[in-house]
Amino acid sequence: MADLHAIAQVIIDGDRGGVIKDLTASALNEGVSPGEVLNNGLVAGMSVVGERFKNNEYYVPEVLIAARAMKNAMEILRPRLVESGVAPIGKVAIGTVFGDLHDIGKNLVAMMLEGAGFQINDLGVNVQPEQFVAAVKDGADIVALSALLTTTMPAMKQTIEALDAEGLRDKARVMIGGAPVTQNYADEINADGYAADAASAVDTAKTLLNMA
Ligand code: B1M
Repeated sequence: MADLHAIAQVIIDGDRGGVIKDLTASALNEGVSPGEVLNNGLVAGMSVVGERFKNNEYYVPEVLIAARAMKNAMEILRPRLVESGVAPIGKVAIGTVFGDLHDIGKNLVAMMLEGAGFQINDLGVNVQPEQFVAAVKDGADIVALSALLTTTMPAMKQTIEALDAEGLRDKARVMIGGAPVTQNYADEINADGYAADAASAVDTAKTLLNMA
């Protein structure tokens, strides 16, 4: 019997025995739809992790462990999701802005968003405004910008200006975050949303697409 609860629990506890790929594969083999495995297994587990992170019951290491379990399961699930045409709840182009090489927080945000059902286009680190522009032309609904350095925060403003200059500002919502970034800064540069951590990034992204 496929046990989606067990899949969720492995996300919550970490994939210690390397079992999540097998659990995911057997659920699919038993005829559970890829969408159900995603929503009732992986996303359900990741929601618990997100809540615990918000409540300071989990810290960065636990979230990274959950993210790794999620990544393992997604290796099995992603091709099946694509085949079965399960629509993502939105497309997010995420990256650390130009000049900035910090990616641990950005990766956590990407993983939590993927866990919540968003399709992620991870542009990596040191991402030029033009790369975000290209991602929006490619269909991104949300541009998610991370910065860890006070000196690279202006690249967030430049990215928004580049979207503006290309007439794309109404095509995608822009959300920003990272340790030195604040809601005030988001307001100042005209970003649509700000999130302080990876769990709230999911809420912000959903709010931006009117899903919260
Ligand atoms: Co750097 N570094 N670093 N560093 N580094 C900081 C950020 C710093 C605060 C350290 C310090 O001086 N105390 C300081 C910045 C000072 C400032 O500007 N105010 C700093 C500096 C100065 C530098 C260099 C300039 C050092 C040098 O070379 N002289 C250099 C810059 C390189 C560059 O980027 N061009 C540099 C390099 C590096 C390493 C490469 C060694 C390494 C990065 C490795 C990597 O990322 N792959 C590194 C690290 C690890 C850090 C610290 C120690 C940890 C950052 C981290 O990963 N935190 C950091 C000091 C610190 O924070 N204690 C520091 C854990 C991570 C989970 O948190 O990234 O904040 P965080 O992400 C959170 C939230 O911010 C939020 O959610 C995440 C999860 O909750 N969030 C978002 C992040 N992005 C978001 C996007 C969103 C929403 C939320 O929406 C889109």
